[in-house]
Amino acid sequence: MSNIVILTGAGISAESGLETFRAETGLWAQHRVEDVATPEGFARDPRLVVDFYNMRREQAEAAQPNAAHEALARLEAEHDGNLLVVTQNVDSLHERAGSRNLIHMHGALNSALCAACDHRWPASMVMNVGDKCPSCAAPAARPDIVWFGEMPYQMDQIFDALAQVDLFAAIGTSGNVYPAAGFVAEARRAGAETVEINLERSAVGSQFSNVILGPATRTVPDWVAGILKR
Ligand code: BJW
Ligand code: ZN
Repeated sequence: MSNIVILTGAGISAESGLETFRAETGLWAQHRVEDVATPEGFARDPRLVVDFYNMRREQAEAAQPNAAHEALARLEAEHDGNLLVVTQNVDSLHERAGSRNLIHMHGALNSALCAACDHRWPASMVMNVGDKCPSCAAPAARPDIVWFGEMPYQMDQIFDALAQVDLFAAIGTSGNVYPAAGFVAEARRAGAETVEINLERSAVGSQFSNVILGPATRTVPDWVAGILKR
């Protein structure tokens, strides 16, 4: 019985038609990070931020899980051991493909969060600035997204899993954003085999024991088939 932890990033959803952040024509080329992905940006111009996530929510709803998401769900179902997927993605393509043991460490587009009382509820497709919290009635709804400077979700569970991991894989993430970019170091400390699956080597690529380069819809199903044969 072995413990597998898989970190995913925007690259796994790229072939489902969702833009990554740091590609030349990606989301950060079209929107200033400071404006749309920080608490300060939200305080300055909440309309801009709510609209940005309304647009992202619409795109994510229209997208379909691809062969890479499906392969990870298959691995979870057929692997004789524990498997945890930790995604930085805010789309719901992993759960729609069938992944169950899943942490959305940067939040989720289909969730709303009350800035006054921390209550969460399913986001409507189009959120508005000043939407009321169904629990405390404060006009304090915000997208349930982890912005820069905010604490990612479920870090205790993630670090507990990494302390016992035998096989760690990072798929489609550029290794630029912490704490996720530091997970490979944690996994190595636990003695795990580590593999990076990406189009190109990431910023932390040199820390992995194996690297598989290519598009996720091809590389991930092949890699999963290999793991299940072990
Ligand atoms: C393919 C492919 C295909 C394409 N097949 N692959 C330690 C050191 C330095 C800095 C820090 C540190 N600790 C904390 C920080 C600060 C900060 C940070 O990391 N800054 C860096 C920029 C330096 N981190 C934070 O603030 C985090 N919070 C935190 O640390 O809390 C503790 C704390 C709090 C307060 C004070 C002090 C400490 C929060 C980070 C929140 C990130 N939020 C975002 C936006 C919200 C979500 C959203 O809008 O969707 O999350 S930023 C954005 O980047 C998004 C992503 O989840 C995240 C990661 O991006 P990802 O997924 O890697 O995408 P890309 O585009 O970068 O890469 C895509 C990859 O796919 C590429 O490699 C392609 O090659 C590949 N690819 N097609 C395979 N077909
Ligand atoms: Zn509330």
